Amino acid sequence: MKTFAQKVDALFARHEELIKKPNLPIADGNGIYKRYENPILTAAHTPVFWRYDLDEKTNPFLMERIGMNAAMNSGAMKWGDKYLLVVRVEGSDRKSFFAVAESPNGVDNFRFWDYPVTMPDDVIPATNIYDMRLTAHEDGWIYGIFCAERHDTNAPAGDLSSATATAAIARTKDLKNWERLPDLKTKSQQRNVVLHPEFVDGKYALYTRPQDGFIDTGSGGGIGWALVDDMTNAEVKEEKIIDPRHYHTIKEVKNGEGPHPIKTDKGWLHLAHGVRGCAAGLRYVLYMYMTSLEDPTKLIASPAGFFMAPEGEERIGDVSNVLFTNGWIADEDGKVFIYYASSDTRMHVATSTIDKLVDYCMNTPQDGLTTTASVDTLKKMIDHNMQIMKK
Ligand code: BGC
Ligand code: BMA
Repeated sequence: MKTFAQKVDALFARHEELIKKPNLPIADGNGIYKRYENPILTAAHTPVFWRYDLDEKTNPFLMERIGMNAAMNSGAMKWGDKYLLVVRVEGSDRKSFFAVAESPNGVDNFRFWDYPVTMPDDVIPATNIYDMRLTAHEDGWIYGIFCAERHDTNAPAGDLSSATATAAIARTKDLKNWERLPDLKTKSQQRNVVLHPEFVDGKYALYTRPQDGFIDTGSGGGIGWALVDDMTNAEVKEEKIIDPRHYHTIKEVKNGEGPHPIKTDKGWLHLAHGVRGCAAGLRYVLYMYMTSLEDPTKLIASPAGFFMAPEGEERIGDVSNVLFTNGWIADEDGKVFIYYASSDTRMHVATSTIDKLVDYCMNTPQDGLTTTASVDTLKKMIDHNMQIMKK
């Protein structure tokens, strides 16, 4: 019979083994990015001391007292020489909270800090908060913009599902102490709001995602852009759609900015998600686009279709058939770490480079929006290759 202390040791040892497991790239890729063998974070990566009461007196059976359900949709940034994620951890009680996890190399050995983030409430407290985008802005603050969800007070009695989505704003200098700023004021509901890292015309610039309802984007035409005078009292007065949705594409139903774009000499490089509906529900995939350095509202590259879609184990989870991203890190040498979650359950990494991603955006054919156009595009490629293959 193992003693209580031995059982505790075994728990910690198993956890340590999980965290330290090396993560290797999968060899066969598409030339654009590399996937990795293992998820980088799961609910099981959360510290043992978050889940178990380690006191024999109060927990003689050494049972989990606080269940964790998922580690997903994470904001990302480089912090000194560490790769840091602000993870959306979801407890078994369906509440999400933020927790920082860091890795020395960006692909494995991710370890949570001892305590989750204490996020102050806004005037009207939210029920749930999730999906933080991190922006180290040129004003010197690190901003986190995330979704605050509240029960819709206008819902008829007994309707416990209607909710509202608002963009919540907080800022920090150390990722430990967060100052909550008032939620973004907009005409419509908002999810997937992201702060551009630079001032534009002396103003803060936001990527927005106007939506008529909590789920339906309705008349919200796609990813929007808005200039804001002051982040401590942020209000969207005018919104311009910069990456519209289209019928019969991977972003027919919804799209949303992922992390803030990466600046390259060819333009701003964007990673986003697109959603379409099907009999199995909503299908979420990742896609990319580019905007101009001179005019960040101008679309300059829009490769057709998805950049990444769920594969294998990624397809299955709490909300199956979903890839979602709100974090990536570009290293100084041009390597890019793309952090994405699968099926609202676990976190993964894929790696690429700025050069490859720009090439992907600029040289992947655009969506012609019909079968005829797609077949024409395909035939051009085949014709070209026929010439090469004859040689
Ligand atoms: C969930 C989110 C989801 C949203 C819309 C929220 O209650 O927490 O993960 O994106 O609903 O479906
Ligand atoms: C959304 C997002 C994510 C989530 C996705 C799939 O609307 O905001 O939180 O990953 O739905 O459930």
